[in-house]
Amino acid sequence: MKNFLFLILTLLSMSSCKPKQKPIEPIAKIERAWWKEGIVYQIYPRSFKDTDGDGVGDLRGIIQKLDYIKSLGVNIIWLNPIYDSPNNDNGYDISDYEKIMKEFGTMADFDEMLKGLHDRNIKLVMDLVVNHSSDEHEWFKQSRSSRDNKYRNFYHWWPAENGKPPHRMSFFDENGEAWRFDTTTNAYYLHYFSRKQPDLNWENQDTRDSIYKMMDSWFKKGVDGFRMDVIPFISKDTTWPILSEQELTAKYNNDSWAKYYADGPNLHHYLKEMNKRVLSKYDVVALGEGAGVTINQALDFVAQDRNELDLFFHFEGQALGLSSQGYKRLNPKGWTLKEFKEVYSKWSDVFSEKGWGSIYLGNHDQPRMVSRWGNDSPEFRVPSSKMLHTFLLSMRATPFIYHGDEIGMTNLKLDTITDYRDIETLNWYAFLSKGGADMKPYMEDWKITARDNGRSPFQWNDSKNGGFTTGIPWLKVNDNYTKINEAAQEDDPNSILNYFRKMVKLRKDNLAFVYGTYQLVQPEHSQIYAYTRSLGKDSFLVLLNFSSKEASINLAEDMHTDKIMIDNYDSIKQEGNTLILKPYQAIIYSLKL
Ligand code: TEU
Repeated sequence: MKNFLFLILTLLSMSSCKPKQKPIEPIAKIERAWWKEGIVYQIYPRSFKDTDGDGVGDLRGIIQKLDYIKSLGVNIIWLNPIYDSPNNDNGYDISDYEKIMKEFGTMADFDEMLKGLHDRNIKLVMDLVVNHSSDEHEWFKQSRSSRDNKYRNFYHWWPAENGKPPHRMSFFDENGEAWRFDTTTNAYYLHYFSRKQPDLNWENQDTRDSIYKMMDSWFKKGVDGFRMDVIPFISKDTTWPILSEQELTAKYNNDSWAKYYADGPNLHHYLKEMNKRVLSKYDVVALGEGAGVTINQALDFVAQDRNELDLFFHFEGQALGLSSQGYKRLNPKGWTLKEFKEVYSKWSDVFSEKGWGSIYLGNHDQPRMVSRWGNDSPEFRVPSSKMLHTFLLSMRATPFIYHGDEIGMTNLKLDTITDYRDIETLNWYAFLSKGGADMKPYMEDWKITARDNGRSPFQWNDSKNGGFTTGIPWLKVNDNYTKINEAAQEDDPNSILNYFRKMVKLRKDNLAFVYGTYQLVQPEHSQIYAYTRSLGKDSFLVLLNFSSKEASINLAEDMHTDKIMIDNYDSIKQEGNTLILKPYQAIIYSLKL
């Protein structure tokens, strides 16, 4: 009977027009896929490696480091936008989707980089930013030039003779307003992000066709997928209802926010169309950045029978410990391990039979993982970084590791606003100070939460600027580069880097960490995050001490630990069935079944 079911499932997957999932035998109801088994390394190219001395990382820098990337054991790269851009939002404002940003190099560099990755069996996932373009994109230049231009409807316009448009807030506008008046045609255009990032109008079939065509040309070049920036925003309620103050300011992960700003009536129609017209034709992965999407909606994006996207990024983990008042303010109560377990467990469970999730603790929009979720003090930075990698690489979701986290880079913690480069922080600073806010507490919290914390240049060695550039880096290099750098960790068997490589190997060697069931152990424990991962005859117990104190756990009588698979210290105290974990100790046992 079981075999019969597998046969049906396999035949079904073969008969659909999607060549995406190879017809390999499914595991425990889940179809296998390279992007489920892969380990993703995110490269923020601006900060990775500069080879021409202009202080900005470039594609030749990535080419130079291909063997390093390979040595990590990762098999998928997610590359932040590298397209032509005036860099108002570091490449998230694209002025030509089919050209390479001149600071980053040329199309020939791109081709060489892609080949270099593929030669090493590493896939390349690009960023797709199609909720908005740059105002310097030819489409927008045309669109704003006259009301009857053929590109007029590529963007959202509100004619000024109809009065002011209903207020929408903008994430990156120094006046907080998402409609911007444009004199040429006496009309307002919509920009959820900065003034230089006008929102594309997906209601227009021509806009969508142009986007699909562009996606197709990258797939023809051989790229292996897209990470889709703020994808739920592409469909909006274009009747532009007047919203109450509460509706206007509602936060992510709140149904009402998405209801008015994103998740519009045609969202799933567009995603299905995109899948049919482009994605389904290639063996590629589509990852949706699910900003504003709640857990109840997640499967609508990625359940296989929906034929939309494959993988989903949620924001709930990142929201822990933040205050709902004020931009990127910390909640003085902090976050608890119990909440953390709840979030990551429910986001594991929601995809246990359908769809697939991703897991990340840091990226280019977030602070450094160890500063936010571990402990970046000299005493605990190393064990807590290793502990967090153990978590990321043993959970039931595709793990995303942000460059620099493999060596335990820490937050930049800038003191003055003039040192910041990020448009988000700079514009919020302008907006809040105009309103007379006391900026001191903001500046303090931003040392933990601001985006530039995770964007400081990669620390390769202890030479000037951490070996990132011979010029002046576009953003400060963290002063701790003399101690924390890649070269220093290469030959140290106890380094974070070498632990990371070991943990990557452990995941790759044991499919239980990918497809196995996930079962929390002692969910109420306030210091230790414990769970099992089991598949067939393999079962593992993961124990993670998230605290700076020793912590003990009594294992159930019927749980029999066998081999230690990995340990970020070299020993563990055990008294009978009680294990005593050192601060931030992480250990994985195989279990005797
Ligand atoms: O970020 C989307 C997004 O939700 C951001 O507003 C995010 O919540 C914020 O940066 C957190 O501080 C994507 C990109 O990842 C980001 O870099 C871009 O700036 C943004 O879209 C606009 O394209």
